[in-house]
Amino acid sequence: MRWPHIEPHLITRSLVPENQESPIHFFSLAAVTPEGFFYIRNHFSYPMLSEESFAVTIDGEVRNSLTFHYRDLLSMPSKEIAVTLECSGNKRARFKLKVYGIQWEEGAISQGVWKGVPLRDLLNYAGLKPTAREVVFAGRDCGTRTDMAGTYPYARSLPLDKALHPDTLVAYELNGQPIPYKHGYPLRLIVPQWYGMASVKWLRSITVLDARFTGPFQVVDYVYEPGTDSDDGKSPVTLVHVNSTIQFPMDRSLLDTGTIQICGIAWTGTGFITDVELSLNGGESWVSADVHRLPNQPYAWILWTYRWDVSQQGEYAILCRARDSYGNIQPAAASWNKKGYGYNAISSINVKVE
Ligand SMILES: Nc1nc2c(c(=O)[nH]1)N[C@H]1C(S)=C(S)[C@@H](COP(=O)(O)O)O[C@H]1N2
Ligand SMILES: [Mo]
Repeated sequence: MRWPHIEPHLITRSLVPENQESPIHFFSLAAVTPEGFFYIRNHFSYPMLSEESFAVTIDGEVRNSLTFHYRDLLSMPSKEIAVTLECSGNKRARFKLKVYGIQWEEGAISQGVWKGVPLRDLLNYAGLKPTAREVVFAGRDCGTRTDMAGTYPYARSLPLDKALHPDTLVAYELNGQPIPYKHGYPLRLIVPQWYGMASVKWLRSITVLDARFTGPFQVVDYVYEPGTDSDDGKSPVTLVHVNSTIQFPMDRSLLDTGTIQICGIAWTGTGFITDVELSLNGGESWVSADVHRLPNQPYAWILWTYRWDVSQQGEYAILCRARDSYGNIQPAAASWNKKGYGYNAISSINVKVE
């Protein structure tokens, strides 16, 4: 398909704080989401940039508290990895039992090549004490909440194993350039396989705790609450669910008979995508789509395509379901939870062939 040259337009969900989705149906979904098409998710107004923004501290349960400067990081051994970043609220608008929160459609997802220093290396310099249990990351942005009094920074924690994973990065570049300001310049955390809330922007401090972190973005938000009126069964939002999006055709399209290239993306936080199946008859039968992978990029989405020869006019329900190497498959209905996280039901569109 050829794409016309147009100026990028994000889909605005709120302006203060700025929340915008990627126009996922209207550009070529290659390895890298072009700047200006990358979704933006903020809880607060943007932090002010100053000299201090270029330093990140490490303290808490470490042998030596340290401060790393942006410059120091640029000269340390680095990694460059393509990572799909998906907001856990992506597709929230699709829950049939409506939930409160930003009504994201399918565009709270983007992808880029992030370069940075493995967090593990920084933690090793500081030296973890045996009491270390979680690592807390605070951003430079802060503000108030509607559900409790006080001012809070945006802060999140990771368990030690994820903090020490060699691909968890303190990143300083996106797609070969310094990270754009709105995406966390100068330094942000990148946590592959976890939903986007873990990848803290405008990183200010790294604090090692001997206990569990209980900040509101850890224990109030980003928790699956499956009960409508009970607190039972709560669990934290972590790994990205296996998922897919049909990019073309769009829902409710009118199409001509002939050959239609159906295409889209699929991604998962558990292993890798093994196959993508389509149904052209509302789920009665399934066919396999062709899967195109970025070589050596286990955290990148895959592109899939299917050549659909359709001669019969009529209305069609097209479904898409992805499966991953952990045996996870998109369910018929997503598991409902009070705050609407992790929606990953089988993707579906309706088209009319005339
Ligand atoms: N400091 C800070 N980091 C943050 C956030 C934030 O509001 N402040 N939002 C988080 C959420 S919920 C998501 S989905 C991603 C969005 O990253 P992006 O705006 O670069 O797309 O950043 C995460 N990191
Ligand atoms: Mo998010």
